[in-house]
Amino acid sequence: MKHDLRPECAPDYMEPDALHALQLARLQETVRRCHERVALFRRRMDERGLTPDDVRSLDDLAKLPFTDKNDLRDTYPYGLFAEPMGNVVRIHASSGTTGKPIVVGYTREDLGVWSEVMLRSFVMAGMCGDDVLQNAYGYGLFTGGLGAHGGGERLGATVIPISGGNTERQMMVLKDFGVTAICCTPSYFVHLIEHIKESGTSFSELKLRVGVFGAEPWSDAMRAYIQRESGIRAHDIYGLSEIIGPGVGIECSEQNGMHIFEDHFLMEIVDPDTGAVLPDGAEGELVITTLTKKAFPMIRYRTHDITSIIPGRCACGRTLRRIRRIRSRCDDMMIIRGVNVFPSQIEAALLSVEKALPHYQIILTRKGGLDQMEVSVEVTKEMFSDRVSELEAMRRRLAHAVEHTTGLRIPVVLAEPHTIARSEGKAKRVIDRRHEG
Ligand code: ADP
Ligand code: K
Ligand code: ZN
Repeated sequence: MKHDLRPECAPDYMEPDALHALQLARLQETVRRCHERVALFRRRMDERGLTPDDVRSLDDLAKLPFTDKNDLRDTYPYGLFAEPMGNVVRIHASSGTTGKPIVVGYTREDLGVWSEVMLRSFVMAGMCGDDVLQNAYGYGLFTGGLGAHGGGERLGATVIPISGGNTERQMMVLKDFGVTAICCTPSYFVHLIEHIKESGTSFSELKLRVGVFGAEPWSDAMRAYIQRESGIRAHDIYGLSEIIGPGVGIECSEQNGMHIFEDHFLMEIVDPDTGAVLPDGAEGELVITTLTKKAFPMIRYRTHDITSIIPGRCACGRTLRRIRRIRSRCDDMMIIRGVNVFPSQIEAALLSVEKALPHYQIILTRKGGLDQMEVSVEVTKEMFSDRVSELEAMRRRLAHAVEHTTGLRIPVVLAEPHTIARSEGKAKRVIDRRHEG
């Protein structure tokens, strides 16, 4: 891939010393602003006997208090904003699984940072100003749509703001508008693949060559499926509303971990139970501090996302450190007979079996106070027209694959194609029936 010379991308190649100096200056400034303007942060600093002057090195970050989702809920809607509303030009909100959403705000400058990191993301995925980008992330309060939109326009790509849903129209646009790049959730793209194939269109008739997929966990096995079925290159992109939205990090052409835009986002990996900072390579909870955000700065935000920092430099030449694929949110972890199980592990296991489709659901129930799990997975139409004994053999292969990865015997049932609900945004993989009946 050719080296992109856009000035916005220069920080991707900063030498560590220069980067650390920049990070420290920006961290000190952010801490000072938060201390001055965010009551909750000031109180927590006071409780610890800390002042902004105590941040003298990047290591001092570990002394600062964490921020978590509950803090955002407790200060709903604007309690953590660090700018007067007159300077806030945009609001977004994330769904929030229970009750009120989480509200975040942006100044004009913040929107500039956001479009910059999204531009850098698209460049890392191998896109350029000649691309025609079908933006199938939802527009609205969700950060996906407008986040990708701003970066695409700044890149100079031709952005098609189609938003999520309406699969028929998505297919028409994909074919007729000469689309070369798409962004949406990986599960929605899998759904599109299915429709395109069923409509009798072959991917070789399309100009599509790259996809930028994120907003939900997915596995390498899912990537392999997407790339095999569609012939495009699929890049994993990461972000969350509390930090900025999409564009916190993305995979480069190496597709080996996501580079984090460390000039804007300082990352740490901590032990989710104790909060202790872990070394590079160790798996734990990702904690992010924003370095340049004005309206909604975050100090040591607990993302609940589980990953690890990949030690060493990337072959692409960028110096930004990388994280591994997000394994899951800690909240998604299920404990079955004392064993931790993540939905992404189940996904990888199922997709390792030929003729299994990437449409599955995990059903949780409770029996005698113990959590039980069942997995339902679609298999190809041909599979269903096979003899009963073949189907049973398939079911056993899948159950065996799941047992192999999780160490648990988990019942697997086969579902006919199209019987598991498709989503237009984030897929709902886990159906929790533990509190029913
Ligand atoms: P909500 O909390 O309503 O889902 P967000 O869109 O802010 O709203 O969701 C951000 C979360 O989505 C992240 O914290 C993470 O759990 C998940 N996520 C985003 N991108 C990825 C990705 N590439 N891989 C795995 N999970 C992701
Ligand atoms: K305003
Ligand atoms: Zn790289």
